[in-house]
Amino acid sequence: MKLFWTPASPFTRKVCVTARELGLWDRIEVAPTVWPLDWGYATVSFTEGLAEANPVARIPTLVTDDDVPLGDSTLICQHLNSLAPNAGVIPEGADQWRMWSRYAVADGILEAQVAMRAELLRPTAGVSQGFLAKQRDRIARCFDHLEQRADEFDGPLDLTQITAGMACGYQDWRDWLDDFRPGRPRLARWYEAFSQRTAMKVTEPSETPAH
Ligand SMILES: N[C@@H](CCC(=O)N[C@@H](CS)C(=O)NCC(=O)O)C(=O)O
Repeated sequence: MKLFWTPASPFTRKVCVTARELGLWDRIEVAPTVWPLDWGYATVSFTEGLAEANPVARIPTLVTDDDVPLGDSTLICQHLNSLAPNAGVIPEGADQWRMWSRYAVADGILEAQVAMRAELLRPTAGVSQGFLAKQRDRIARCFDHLEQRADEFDGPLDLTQITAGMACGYQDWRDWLDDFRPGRPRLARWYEAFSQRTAMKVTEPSETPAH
């Protein structure tokens, strides 16, 4: 499998953590993003082969062993889960819907964080404070929701926990994002433990394409 990758993307980190937790990381060849000298306000350049594999040209994109391009982290994680030799990270049957319900909230945080990042890459005069405020409100509501459902994080590792871990980690990494901990003690405690996992430690975000 080939993964179009960048170390700054929380969606890509979700895939990397999932692959490591499922014991599949060794089967993945990484294609790092090549950064152009002048990349304006785009967050990702067209690394060779990316747009050809996935016309949406976003990171992460995974090309499977059967040469099927999957251009979305949720799909990629579903594919990886289907290859897992042991227990996966997506429950089966009716149980999965409660997990997907939390997942959509955690993933919504990632969407808002990345939207803010793109906005902040605009020339300063073009940055919309209203847009940033809307994303901040969304992020706060979603973290509040995860706090209310923190007891649902107690079960076996699942894709929602991984995605919530990405949201907390990205929130900590970017200095223009608020600390998610105040008023959310259960989520803070959960993340304190979750962030100690090896898969989390070896995938900490960075701007430099080292892996
Ligand atoms: N829903 C997609 C979102 C992927 C996404 O937004 N990727 C960002 C990087 S974090 C990207 O490629 N942005 C470049 C662009 O939109 O041109 C997923 O889950 O993979």
